[in-house]
Amino acid sequence: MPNVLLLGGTTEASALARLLAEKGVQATLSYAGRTEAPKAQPIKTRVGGFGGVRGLVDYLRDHNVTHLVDATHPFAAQMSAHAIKAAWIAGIPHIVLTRPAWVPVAGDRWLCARDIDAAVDMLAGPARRIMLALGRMHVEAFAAQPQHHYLLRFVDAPAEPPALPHHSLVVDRGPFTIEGDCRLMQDHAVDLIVCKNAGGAGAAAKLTAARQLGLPVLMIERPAMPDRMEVYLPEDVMAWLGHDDAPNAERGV
Ligand code: 3Y8
Ligand code: NAP
Repeated sequence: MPNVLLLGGTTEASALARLLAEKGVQATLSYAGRTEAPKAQPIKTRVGGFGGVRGLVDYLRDHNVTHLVDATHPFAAQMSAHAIKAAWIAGIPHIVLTRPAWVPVAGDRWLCARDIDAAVDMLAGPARRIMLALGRMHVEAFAAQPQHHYLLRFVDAPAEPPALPHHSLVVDRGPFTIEGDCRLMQDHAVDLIVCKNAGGAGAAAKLTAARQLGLPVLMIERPAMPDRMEVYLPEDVMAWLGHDDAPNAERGV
């Protein structure tokens, strides 16, 4: 019987947790503990780091984990790198449930940056009104461009005010809506959106809103990841676990 460790924190992880619960598969969803009140899940959850690769290997062995599913965010590069190494050391199967990168469509005005630091450098110039849709973890980097007015959106209210001299702060968790993001951008007279190429549906509303308002987007590209087995649908993970509904689908390992 599988005993799955699901590294979560994304819409896809929550969707897979629902399928695992429906099928009665033993599984635990793991959060890093980045937010005050992570979403409740229909399977067991755990919160907090493992203590590096060594700690994750110990966890896998101590909890008799049989399958490791990495459904973390495409920018959670360190967690994903640890998952690959720990699964190999512990000798258990590993799969990644992720989402395709967003690609620009007609009407999009994208400028791409290879990483957060490059995006900061590209903001040199006269003051603008920028929606910084990156959450809380990277805000300090943008203090290098203090001339702009930043619209920040955090999941939780910060203990300290953000270190940006001109900013507005919205506390909200996604998934977001096109109407809501359009209104937010208009209410704050946003003239540029900065975001990560997260992919998926949970944060895509701002791209549609920007397109509808004719606003430019500074898109930060994903960190490179080593080759690994990737799927985009929670159902494909279930098939990999041997819990597929299709009668003749190839059995997972
Ligand atoms: C703790 C779990 C679900 C998952 C929902 C998805 C969608 C809504 C959109 C914007 C972009 C951002 C941010 C974002 C989105 C989903 C998904 C997603 C982006 C929660 C969650 C955790 C986190 C951590 C948080 C980060 C931050 C990033 C905000 C829960 C709500 C900007 C990423 O305050 C902080 O320290 C927040 C940190 C990592 C990135 C950052 O750099 O600040 N996510 N987000 C997870 C853990 O502890 O392991 O609280 O329930 C999950 C979700 N956030 O099940 O419905 O699937 O991605 N999350 C980005 O995409 O750029 C917001 O504002 O437009
Ligand atoms: P990260 O930088 O790749 O990981 C840093 C450390 O956080 C890891 O080495 C690990 O600590 C711990 N960690 C990360 N994800 C974990 C998980 N799911 N369960 C247990 N420990 C975890 O990760 P991050 O970018 O901070 O992301 C943290 C969480 O937020 C992840 O669940 C991710 O899916 C979610 N998230 C991140 C983003 C983003 O933009 N980065 C967006 C949406 C959601 P140890 O080394 O001690 O094991």
